[in-house]
Amino acid sequence: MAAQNKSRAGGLHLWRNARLATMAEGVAGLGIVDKGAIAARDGLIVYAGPEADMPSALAQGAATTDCEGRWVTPGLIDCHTHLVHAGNRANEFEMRLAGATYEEVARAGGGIVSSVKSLRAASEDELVAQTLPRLDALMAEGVTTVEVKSGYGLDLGNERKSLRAARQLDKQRPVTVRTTFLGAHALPPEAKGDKDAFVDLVANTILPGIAAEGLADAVDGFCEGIAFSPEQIARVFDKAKALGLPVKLHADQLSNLHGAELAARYGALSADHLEYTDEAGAAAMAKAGTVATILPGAYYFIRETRKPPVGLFRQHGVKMAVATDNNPGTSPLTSLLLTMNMAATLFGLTVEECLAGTTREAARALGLLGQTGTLEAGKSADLAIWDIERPAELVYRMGFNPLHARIWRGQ
Ligand code: DI6
Ligand code: FE
Repeated sequence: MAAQNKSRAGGLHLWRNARLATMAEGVAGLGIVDKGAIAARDGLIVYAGPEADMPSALAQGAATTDCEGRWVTPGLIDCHTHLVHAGNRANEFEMRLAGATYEEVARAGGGIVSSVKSLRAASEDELVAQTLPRLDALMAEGVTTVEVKSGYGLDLGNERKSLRAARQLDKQRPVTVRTTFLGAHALPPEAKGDKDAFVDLVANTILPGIAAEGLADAVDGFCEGIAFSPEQIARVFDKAKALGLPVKLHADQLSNLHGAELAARYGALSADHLEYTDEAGAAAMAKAGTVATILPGAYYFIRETRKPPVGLFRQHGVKMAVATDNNPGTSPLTSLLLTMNMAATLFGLTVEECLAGTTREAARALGLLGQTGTLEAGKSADLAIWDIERPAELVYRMGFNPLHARIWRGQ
């Protein structure tokens, strides 16, 4: 596979005769511009707005695309995935359909540990090869930025291999990949049940090793009864802070351990899942500016019945992102468009919340709002051009892809 040229497109580009949903903050709704144009120089937007108001100098000598009245949104952003993994767990899915309980599946060698085993057996190149089709599926629907977590390696060598594979994806495709170290995800078999000793290993050995190589853009943890306690996660977060890395958290997915408040206390970029988050958690997140990342794929796949408190998030002004949570155990989902439909249908998000959740708010959840996520001057020319009549179609359909073209950094 030839490595992509990761530089921005050179020169001046113009997309005209477009309907824009700029998703800019502080403007009404989707920031719609009916007869719009976008100009980009060297891959950065220099103008996005009404075509009639565009400085005429920008049209001269520009490579011009007539969008023929199509809708243009910011390129979509999947801000929570475990895209790098080996094999799949379709066998467990069959066992569960046949009535097996989670414990029975685990005793038969299933669960996260089976994915750890598969990942440890795979080379970095094999991981890249297995992950590219999933990345390509996301990109085919207009995704221009994707976050990828580690967490199936669970020792320094294998976590490093996962994150290097994620960096390889960034080199091999015209897409921005952001990496997150998720060492405190599950207990590996060699830890022999000693969670505290494993957390020490993560905080004092694995994380510093990963950080020294610059392999992680952020640090995540799984705060849950079946995973790690708030106190254990705090030890990992303290080290992340000391290393200057931002944090995010799998919080309150299956029970309320007050993960949302823990995340807020550390100024986390996002807290994710949040089905069991209470009002104090929502208030703390609002105060800290921590984004709530809603993951309907996992809710659907594990047949959870408790919904995240979307009403409380709105009431307290917590920003909401929407992501696939692509992973082999609880969300084998590679469609961000279908994810938006689920967020609307299962949790009652509006079309505007779904579109903001996969653009502006997803960028915020990655600490990238200055670079992408809206159609505004100064940001990367990351665009999705759609064959639709109204933006709601992006949320309404199930399993149909109306993407006309995807532009990443102007190309
Ligand atoms: N929450 C989840 O739902 C997944 N990880 C996490 O932190 C489960 C991952 C898996 O089962 O492989
Ligand atoms: Fe996850």
